[in-house]
Amino acid sequence: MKALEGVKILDFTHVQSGPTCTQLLAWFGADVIKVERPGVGDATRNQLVDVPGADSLYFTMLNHNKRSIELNSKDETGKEVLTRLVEECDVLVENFAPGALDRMGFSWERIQEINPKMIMASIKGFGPGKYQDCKVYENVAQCAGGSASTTGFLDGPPLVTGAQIGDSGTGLNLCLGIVTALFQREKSGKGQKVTTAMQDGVLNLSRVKLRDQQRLEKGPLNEYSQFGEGIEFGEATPRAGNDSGGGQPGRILKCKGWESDPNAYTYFIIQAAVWQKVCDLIGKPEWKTQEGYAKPPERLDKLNHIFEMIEEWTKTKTKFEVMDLCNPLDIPVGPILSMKEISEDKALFATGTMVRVDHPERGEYLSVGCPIKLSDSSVEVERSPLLGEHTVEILSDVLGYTDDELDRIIDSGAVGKVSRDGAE
Ligand code: CAO
Repeated sequence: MKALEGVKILDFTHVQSGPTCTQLLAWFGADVIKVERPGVGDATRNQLVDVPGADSLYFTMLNHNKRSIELNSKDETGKEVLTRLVEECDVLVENFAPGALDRMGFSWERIQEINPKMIMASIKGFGPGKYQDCKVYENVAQCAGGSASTTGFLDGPPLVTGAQIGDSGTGLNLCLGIVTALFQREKSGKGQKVTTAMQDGVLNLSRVKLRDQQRLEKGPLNEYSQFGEGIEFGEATPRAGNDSGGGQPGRILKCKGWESDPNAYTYFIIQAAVWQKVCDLIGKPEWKTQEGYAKPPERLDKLNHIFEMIEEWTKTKTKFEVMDLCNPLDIPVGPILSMKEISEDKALFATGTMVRVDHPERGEYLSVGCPIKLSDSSVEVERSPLLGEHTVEILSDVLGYTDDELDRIIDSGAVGKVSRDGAE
């Protein structure tokens, strides 16, 4: 038994943000029915193609455990089928451009008329306001949500991060909104609308920078490296390089092999509680008692020098040796792991965080598995569906169309070119 067994999701999502959400729901056991434009499908099927003729990794890594139906939702017969899907399903998830669902004739009001128990869940770039009609992609959200202005180095431009906090991050929020609405429906018997905005999602993840904005209004942020360096603060939370956001001084430091390996680095935090151990470890026992070094506030204007000395030590060790030596002493450090190293980490495969999946068109590929583990609802990652692979199966098994009705729907062209055995 899976946690969301029996829950049917009408998955109208595309690209990354929405599919992240519905993939999680599928992993928790929901029946996710992905509706795709006939002959075209989710645009990511053909983006960044690495195996000609096969669905791209962009698509396959975001659409595991789903079923695909081709359906032209702007065609009359297509609308009839879509109406049946709205009747049958518990949740409709979408991340179209603002207004697209209304233009299709499936406004929230119309959906409630068809199925008052329906939960309608949406991702948009912005919430209500002056940008509500904008189409939005990942980096736009990172910029508008406060992440870019606070990422990077003081003397450089704003930076976006490699983690897809706008897309996948907002997909996580939407997923939580959906299961919460399902929980409430148990008591209320009613559906509801769940909306998330990518700007809001990024801001939520950038909370500590808004904390610092307010602190800045009361005085300089003395845990930022810039303070120790005597550089004046401006009006807004500045970019803080690799400073740790938690108030404990931290930096990324070179390790053995850094000259040729771009990832031979470690993160190193000098937490006040373990300062004495840090001093012993790097061969500076005198700093434990020396004035100017012994107490955390005294060290603030010497952080560059202190980290240079620590780096002299880390440069003599590999990033893994640093980890092995610091962990028993409770000194917080973390190796900078490359995607290559991560993709070879057996422990991540053992927990299902990374998986190998077989695909009929592309063969075996690596994917990221479910990051949330439930002890009573296991996740078996299955390959993503081919375009329209389950069209006939969904029309007959989920929607209960008879053979004659099936012929009529197929002949109308609303579900693409299908044969009774599945997608052509
Ligand atoms: N049958 C018929 N038409 C369909 C269809 C189907 N099965 N599925 C989609 N369409 C239509 C839509 O109705 C829309 O038509 P209209 O423009 O006439 O209303 C059209 O396809 C294009 O949809 P779109 O505007 O959502 O797609 P886009 O590629 O132009 O924009 C994106 C993509 C992501 C910028 C936009 O969808 C968006 O801003 N989404 C909200 C924010 C978001 O999720 N961004 C994340 C992007 S990366 O994860």
